[in-house]
Amino acid sequence: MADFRALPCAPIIHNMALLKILNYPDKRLNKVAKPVAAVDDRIRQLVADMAETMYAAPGVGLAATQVDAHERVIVIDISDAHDELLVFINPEIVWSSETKKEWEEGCLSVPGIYDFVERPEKVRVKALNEKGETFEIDCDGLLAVCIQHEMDHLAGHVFVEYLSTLKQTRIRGKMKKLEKAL
Ligand code: K1U
Ligand code: ZN
Repeated sequence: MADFRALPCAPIIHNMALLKILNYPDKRLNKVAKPVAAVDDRIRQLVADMAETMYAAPGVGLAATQVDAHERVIVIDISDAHDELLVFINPEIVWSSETKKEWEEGCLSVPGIYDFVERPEKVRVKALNEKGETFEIDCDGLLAVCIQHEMDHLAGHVFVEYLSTLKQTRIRGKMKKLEKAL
């Protein structure tokens, strides 16, 4: 009789689901995400659902905070063909460049709003992948902007907080109108 316990276990991923993205200024966007204790099938299901949600939006990144899951999980895909998914679990910025760059940012939690934010031009990020393996990646360009934007989400921050108080007030007004129209 075969011993099935010796067989490698394929991850159990159920059908992927579209998750609801929280809209600014929802207070749940200000919660601080907790570290993932174990990269298991529950986390892999969250990753699959987040990727599906990001591609459908469409966007180039998504943090778990934005789908009301307060664990340190990020998905990013900046490729033109949408076939280069990057998964960051428990990400840490281990190095940032002294040089800064301004980039026009958008956010799936603040639909229709784009504005310029200055951030370190390059960062090195250490994280776990969906297999629970540690990796490091050097990021520049849109990837550097996106990973810093998503890590702000995990810390409970939305990019509009970098803008003037006047702009933030206007954005809150626009978001109220948008909520009413839905
Ligand atoms: O965190 C998020 O809400 C995702 C966000 C990531 C991001 C983009 C650009 C600069 C900083 C952070 C987005 O994906 S906004 C939408 C967007 O950029 C996009 C949408 C469709 C095609 C290409 C890009
Ligand atoms: Zn965002």
